[in-house]
Amino acid sequence: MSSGKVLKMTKEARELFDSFDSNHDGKIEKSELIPLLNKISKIYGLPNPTQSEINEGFKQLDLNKNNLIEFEEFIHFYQELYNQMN
Ligand SMILES: [Ca+2]
Ligand SMILES: [Ca+2]
Repeated sequence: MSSGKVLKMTKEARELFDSFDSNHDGKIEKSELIPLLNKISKIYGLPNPTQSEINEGFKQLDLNKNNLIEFEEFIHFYQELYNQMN
């Protein structure tokens, strides 16, 4: 990936992350993840994720298992999405 693309991706990820971090603590908790996953599903034309898919997705995103998704964790996930889109 070119550095221009990485910058663009990071900016998009930041915007998405911030827009779902409703309490602005710089972390996404499970209740904040649900609308985010619903939005991503919509972008991809997929049905909304079920509760178990949300739990599964959360576990996969939460790399350090502290029950919160930090931006560093989110960007890993977003990069994979981004690579699939481009
Ligand atoms: Ca939050
Ligand atoms: Ca975490």
